Amino acid sequence: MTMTKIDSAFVKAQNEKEAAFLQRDFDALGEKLSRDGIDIEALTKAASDFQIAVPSWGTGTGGTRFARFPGIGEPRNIFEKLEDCAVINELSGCTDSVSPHFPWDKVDDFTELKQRSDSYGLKWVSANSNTFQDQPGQVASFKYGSLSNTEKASRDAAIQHNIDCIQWGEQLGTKSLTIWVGDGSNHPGQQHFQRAFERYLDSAAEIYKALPADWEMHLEHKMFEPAFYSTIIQDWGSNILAAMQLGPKCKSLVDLGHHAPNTNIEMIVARLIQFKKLGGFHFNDSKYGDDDLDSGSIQPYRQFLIFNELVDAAYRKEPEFDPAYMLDQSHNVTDPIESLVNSAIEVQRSYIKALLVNREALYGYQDANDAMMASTELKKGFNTDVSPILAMARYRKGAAISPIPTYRASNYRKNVDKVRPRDPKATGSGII
Ligand code: AOS
Ligand code: ZN
Ligand code: ZN
Repeated sequence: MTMTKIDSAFVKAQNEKEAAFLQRDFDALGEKLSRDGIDIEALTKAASDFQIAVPSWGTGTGGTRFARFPGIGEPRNIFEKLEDCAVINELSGCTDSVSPHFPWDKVDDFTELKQRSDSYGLKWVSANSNTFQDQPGQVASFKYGSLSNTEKASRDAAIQHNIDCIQWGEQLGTKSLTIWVGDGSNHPGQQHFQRAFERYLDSAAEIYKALPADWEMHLEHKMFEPAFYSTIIQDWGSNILAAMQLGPKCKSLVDLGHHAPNTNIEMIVARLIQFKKLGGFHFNDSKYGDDDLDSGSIQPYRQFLIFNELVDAAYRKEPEFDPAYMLDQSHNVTDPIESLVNSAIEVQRSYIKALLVNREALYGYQDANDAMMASTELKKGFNTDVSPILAMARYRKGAAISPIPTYRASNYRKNVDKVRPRDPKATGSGII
């Protein structure tokens, strides 16, 4: 029996107020789609099956390097973060897994943590290592890099931490390790590009050797920050080179915010798919660069075009295609639970819209070089409001038809505020 943080009878009662209207909207959309030969029930099943992971660190209020404005009832440890993740899944119905981050998530007893997540019906995916900051008492510093540091002691410490993360992840049942490092330089000439990359690859090879047989290792590229002149895995080029050199269990991870403005990310996705190197995603949105804004809040068409590639790969039954979906956002002015619920649904929305594209028709337009009809076919999917499908998928599994109003009516945040006193000394929650 799954434990819930928001009483399921309460969610049901909220849903019943809207169920009749939802049914009418759903039927109307179903009738419209059927004219194009599209079965709304198949789409509703696809929406129901779609799941995206929540990052444990996303449940705390974010901040910038200038300031952080903590909210009320913020989770203070991994057990409380897990409670919030349970709420997100109960409302959205599409976030049944959590990605841990070490050592931000301090775990004394992995068995107890696993039991707790099991009780909420949540799984653990993708262990994230952290070698972009020094921990208290750390001797070999990461100031000048971790896996690519010129000092062997620092490289060894970074390698060991990643191997520890694999071991911790195994206790929680995760099957991949995500590596994002802050290694890079701030001054031209500071770093020898080739030697630094060689050191990175040698270190990463040590981690690769420690991967269990059924695990993958995902490398995350990022063009800037915290290093502002050069970054060791600055783009998908360095990323795929590293992944190819390291071996088949190493793949690239695409964080939407980690590219130069206007980069054609959907095309990067297509290339990674073609060479069996698409490991997964960190979804978020941005206007400038790694702003970590809510998914789909700025460029929903870009997100749709990425899903167009993903749906296309699945349609073509591309071998070894199984990317991991996860959110990676920073919530500075909203309640993180609300942002994560909405964002998960926005990603799910892009997926369902991409399913509306008639693949065979699109291939025909492409072969005939009919640019207008090809782009119109995509826009047809993007412009269709699939909200009733998403809401029906939620309703049928006992999640909320209207997640945000239901969440607010539950008073969850106010209630946890009573049992989670704010640390008066608390500053950043470690959001990057
Ligand atoms: C950093 O910019 C990356 O997006 C990381 O994926 C992530 O935010 C980090 O690992 C959280 O520490
Ligand atoms: Zn990320
Ligand atoms: Zn980032």
